Amino acid sequence: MIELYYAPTPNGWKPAILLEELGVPYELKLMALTKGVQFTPEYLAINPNAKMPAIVDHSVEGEPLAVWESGPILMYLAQKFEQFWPKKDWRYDLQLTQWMFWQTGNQGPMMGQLSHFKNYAPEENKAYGMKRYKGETERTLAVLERRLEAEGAFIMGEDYTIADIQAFPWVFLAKKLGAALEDFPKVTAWRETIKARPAVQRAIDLGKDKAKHDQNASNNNVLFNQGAGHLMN
Ligand SMILES: N[C@@H](CCC(=O)N[C@@H](CS)C(=O)NCC(=O)O)C(=O)O
Repeated sequence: MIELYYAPTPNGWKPAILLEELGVPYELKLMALTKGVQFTPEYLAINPNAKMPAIVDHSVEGEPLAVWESGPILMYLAQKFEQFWPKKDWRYDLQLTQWMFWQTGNQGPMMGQLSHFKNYAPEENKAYGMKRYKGETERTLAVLERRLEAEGAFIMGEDYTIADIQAFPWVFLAKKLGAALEDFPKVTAWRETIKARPAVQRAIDLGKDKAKHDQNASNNNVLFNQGAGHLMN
């Protein structure tokens, strides 16, 4: 059995989409991030970075295996179940790996910050953050647009892979965050194709009634305003 440590956010949706696509049984561990469960010793033993998602795979030989960070989780599951990462040649593997790292090093952090400034930052501090991260978000949408123009329907051409699953969740929210999605027709079509998949719909519905929309940097110092003290004390 695989345990999925999850909250209904774009980063949580990534492994949830893959597990739903794979159709393998998993146990959902819904995390109350607003209450700080990510900082408990039990969770830090699973993910030393105190973020979700993480998985614990109990169906391996020996000790249960914890995997954290969405990119490695998707790469681990795709290799374990031999799906959504076609085995072709080393050039293909390297391309796919680069797009996984592109998402976690570029698109994810930039769109995450746009979401922070739009939804959670104090009003008086919003303007510069919004300008910077909307620009960076649209820059990453342009990178994806150019890739899809060159490759076809999906990031890896004809194959729907973990690179698409990794990049989809933030693009799913792009318009809501104020980015000009309509300027990117290939990305828009790609988003619609992925959004229509039943497994994707099941994943983004997981725990959505539990999402908290009333917490922000002014009223929650556990999830927001974090510093070293959250981990050192
Ligand atoms: N690079 C990480 C990002 C994970 C991340 O930022 N998770 C957020 C939710 S979207 C989180 O756990 N936040 C809790 C906190 O900041 O305390 C990944 O791709 O897994």
